[in-house]
Amino acid sequence: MPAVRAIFVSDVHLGTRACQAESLLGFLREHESEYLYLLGDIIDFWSMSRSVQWAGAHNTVVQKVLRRARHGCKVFFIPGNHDEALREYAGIAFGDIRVESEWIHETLDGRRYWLVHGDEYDQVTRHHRWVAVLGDVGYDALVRINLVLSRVRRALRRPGYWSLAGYAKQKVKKAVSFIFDFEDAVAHAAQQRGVDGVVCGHIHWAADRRIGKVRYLNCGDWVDTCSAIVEHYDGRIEVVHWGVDGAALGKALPAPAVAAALVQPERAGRPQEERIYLTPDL
Ligand SMILES: [Mn+2]
Repeated sequence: MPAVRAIFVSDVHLGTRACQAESLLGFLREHESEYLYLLGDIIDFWSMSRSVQWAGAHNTVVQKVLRRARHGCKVFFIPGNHDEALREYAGIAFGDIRVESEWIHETLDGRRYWLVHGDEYDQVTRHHRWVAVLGDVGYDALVRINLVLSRVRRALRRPGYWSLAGYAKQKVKKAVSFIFDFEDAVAHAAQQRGVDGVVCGHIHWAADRRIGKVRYLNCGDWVDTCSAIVEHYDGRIEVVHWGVDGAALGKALPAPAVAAALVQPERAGRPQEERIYLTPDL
């Protein structure tokens, strides 16, 4: 029996320099599965139209996925906005890999999860597609904001850092509201579909929380945080924070590191509150 029943991976962004393909390979090695769901932005055609950064490890990822499919793993590819060219092939199987625009995964204990990339619930890319053209600069800023947010989140678990976290929350209030708006929109759509939960990607922000009547799960990404979702054979579904070096994250950073992460973007004179709305390159 494989290590886990299902794995859910999104936002790998193969073909970009930021892609953490080596980490993903480490994660895949440790997580043989019956089902492999690729939830969009796996291959970044969008970025590759500007410049191709295809490393050897990116080939290895493709080879490993194909091999798993050949060996009986049920592999589904649900395209995102960066690989949206594949959306027109929804319903078609390429060898052992099935392309679908969305899907329902039934867990071993009979719960139904709606699988979707999620970009259609991102109000920024949906209503202001033109801002997406701003591209790379914005993306770098977003990665930095992500880093700050994840450190804040870790800091929140430590009572001693409350005031610092409060400060950080002010700084990134708009980033947070962008994330919350997305999560609420996806959860609302899931609830309308009458499913028990939803697994999505797109915003590069791993999550596992209850919103209304549904469980909202986000895979995160393999650009910055290196996280995925797994379904175990006992019915448990959880977010795995693999990390860049394969070590488990979740350890709180020492206070100076948190402070440095928070102060640095400001020192560089970058108004991050505005950047988040100009950075829909998700
Ligand atoms: Mn996306």
